[in-house]
Amino acid sequence: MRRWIDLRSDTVTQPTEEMRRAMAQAEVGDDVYGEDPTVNLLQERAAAVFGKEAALFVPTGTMGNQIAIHLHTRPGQEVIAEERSHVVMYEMAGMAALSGCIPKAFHAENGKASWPLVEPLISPDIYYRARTGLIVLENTHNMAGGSLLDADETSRIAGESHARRIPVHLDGARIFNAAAALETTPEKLCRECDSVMFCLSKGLCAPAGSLLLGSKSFIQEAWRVRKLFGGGMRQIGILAAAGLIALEKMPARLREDHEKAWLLAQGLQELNLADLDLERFKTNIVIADLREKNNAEVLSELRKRRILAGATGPQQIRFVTHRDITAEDVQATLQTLREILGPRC
Ligand code: TLP
Repeated sequence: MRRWIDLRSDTVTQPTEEMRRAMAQAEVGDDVYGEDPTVNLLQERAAAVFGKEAALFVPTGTMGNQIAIHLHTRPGQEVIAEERSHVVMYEMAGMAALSGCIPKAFHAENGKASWPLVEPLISPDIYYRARTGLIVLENTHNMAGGSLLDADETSRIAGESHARRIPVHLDGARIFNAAAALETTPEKLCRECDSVMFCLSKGLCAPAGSLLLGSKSFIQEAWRVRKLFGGGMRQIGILAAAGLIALEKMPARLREDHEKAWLLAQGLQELNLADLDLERFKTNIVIADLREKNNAEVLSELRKRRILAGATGPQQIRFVTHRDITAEDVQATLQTLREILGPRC
């Protein structure tokens, strides 16, 4: 029987053999005391790669984003973000529950934020209006199909926001995908941002972990909030050892994931299941639009044939390519969709 083809997310990636070996041999200590040498090394290396003063290892991307929101804002403030962004849709209303803030969301075509979209949402400086506490950007933008935000637009938004004393946090869960696709570095993509979070556990294949980066004083405070949110961990050098390999060796292979996603996008286009601008299609997430078909039915037929994908709307299915997906898997997925959906395709 065919093995499972899991296109639900790049979070499903298995750690590499090298990661498993490094994890087994990792030197560890109690990280709540700041004494885990492997974690400390990962934090230093990440800060250097991103050109930020300091970094903090956090268990999840969600916690990294929520710590940033908690530190940049005060209760009663508004957080500007794109309406389909992770902090708005998938973090359990954390900004309200943990920090007393509400999202003020804009819609960006292709998820691509721009200053003209953000500016009108900034509260006027009137005493009876809630203040804008923070702007959150997402690069790549997950639910908009892995779309990209370039360094110039990021800098423009950050520059204009800073002129109004509003900080900017970047949810860079997949910033290495963005850097690979834009042929630039994560450092350039977040240079003007006050803080950035990126995930080791997605296309970079580590089993868990994310990093939050920013100034020294910001990260000093982030240690306190991580503890407050229950994220103080102990001998996590075991995870950081895999994280170091993820950070240093895995970014170079992300282009392969993008190529596989492009093949998939092209195939879906041929099947009339996507309306993608293939010219601009650059990273590892493809969102298919089934139009009149119900996605639950299609997903269940795919599952019967050992193919997994995720629902992102009543008619939408998200496919995410990653290291454990081959070009043959992509072809098999397209062929299966052809069989399920019949002559229409
Ligand atoms: N994304 C997951 C799901 O939660 C949707 C996925 O499968 O794509 N920011 C962005 C842009 C993300 O895509 C995710 C996870 C996170 C933050 C949160 O990371 P974790 O899962 O580590 O909390």
